[in-house]
Amino acid sequence: MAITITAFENSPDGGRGLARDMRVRWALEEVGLPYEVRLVSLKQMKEPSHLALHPFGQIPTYEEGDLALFETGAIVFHIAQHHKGLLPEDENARARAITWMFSALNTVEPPIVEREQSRYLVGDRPWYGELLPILEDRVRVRLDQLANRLGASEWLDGTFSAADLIMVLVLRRLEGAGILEEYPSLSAYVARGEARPAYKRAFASQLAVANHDRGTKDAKRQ
Ligand SMILES: N[C@@H](CCC(=O)N[C@@H](CS)C(=O)NCC(=O)O)C(=O)O
Repeated sequence: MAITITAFENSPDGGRGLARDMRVRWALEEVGLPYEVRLVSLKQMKEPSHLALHPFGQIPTYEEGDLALFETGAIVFHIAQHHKGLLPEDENARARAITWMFSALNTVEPPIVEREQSRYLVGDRPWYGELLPILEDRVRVRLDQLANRLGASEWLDGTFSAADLIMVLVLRRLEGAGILEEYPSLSAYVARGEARPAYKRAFASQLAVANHDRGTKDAKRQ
């Protein structure tokens, strides 16, 4: 059945793979499923036709026949449940991988996003210089704990799974913050994820959208 996902027409990250459609693209590439991408503008995301797919007016969404999903955790889980390669066969190992998916989204991502959004929300306030280190330390608490658990392992729990896919992309949101670099094992973990052929294909496909957009803007300027 044909799969269509939505992604930013103009991604704010300029194609650095930080928009969350990257999670879905990577999962689809890992299991070898072809997909179409419908690009939406920020305005279109808040219009009724998109809100019918995503009640919070965000990307990505996922359509497969008469099934429509939102929330990357649910979408990646759906793909992993129906196709081999993203969740272990063993029941307990599968439950543990799902646990790690939730912890990437519910425990590790929130302080990372909090730090990232603080700049847009209150970056111009006189006290921001005091707030930022506090938020950064909240991120470090989680990274310390994650690095302790990962130890010298390649992946979170045995073989690569959907949990690693999400965790790697959550950690990538720290790009440019200078914090992940304090954790060589986590930096190496992210690099292992980025080295996977499926990651590279997903990254290239989202970058192609940004490059096409840049090309169109350049052409208009000439
Ligand atoms: N929890 C959601 C978050 C989705 C999300 O934050 N999407 C961002 C792009 S990465 C978005 O659409 N931002 C625009 C907006 O919220 O208006 C998920 O994992 O799918």
